Amino acid sequence: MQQSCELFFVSSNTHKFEEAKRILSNLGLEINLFKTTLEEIQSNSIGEIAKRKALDAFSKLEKPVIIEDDGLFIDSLGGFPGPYSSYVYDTIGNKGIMRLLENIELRNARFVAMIAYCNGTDNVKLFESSIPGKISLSIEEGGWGYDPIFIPDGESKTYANVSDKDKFSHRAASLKKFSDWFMHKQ
Ligand code: ITT
Repeated sequence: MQQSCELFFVSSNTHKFEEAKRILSNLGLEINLFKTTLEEIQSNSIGEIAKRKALDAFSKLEKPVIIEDDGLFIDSLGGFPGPYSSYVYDTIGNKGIMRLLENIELRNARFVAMIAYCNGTDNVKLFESSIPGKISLSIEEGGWGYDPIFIPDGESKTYANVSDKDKFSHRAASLKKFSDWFMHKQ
């Protein structure tokens, strides 16, 4: 049964929203997009960044909100770009990551998704998941963001070309944790 309550996903990134909407709808939860750019503090902690984004989102909308903060952590780069993934994508992009990994064999990485929920009365609740994988040797066609360079473990293609990204993505895993908690709370 679908849950009907007004829940907003606050983000500037419509790709994230479209995936989150599809994933949550399959779990019986409907969300709306409130498109805006949120305050993103500088911190080494994705949890801290997500918490502040959720408080900022709630103060803008004054309705129950979820936000998501993601990071791609590459082992041989000491976890870079991690919490700075958005800035790094907008500046050096996938080509820049490829250059940093030139001649590096160890390409292990993980994609982390932190969902933060805030309704103004509960403290901010955080739900985190991460998916292990590796950085591809070349940039594939398709997808968005880091999709063309991230190969999740157990797959031979990147997120851009796997048959069902929603089944095992970092986003799907943390949204499942959120929806289990949220449905129980209602
Ligand atoms: P917000 O407005 O929601 O903050 P954003 O795009 O800035 O949107 P993040 O701060 O979470 O989002 O940045 C994480 C970066 O990782 C950003 O460049 C995304 O495009 C990228 N990213 C996150 N999830 C991804 C996915 O599933 N596939 C490809 N790239 C992804």
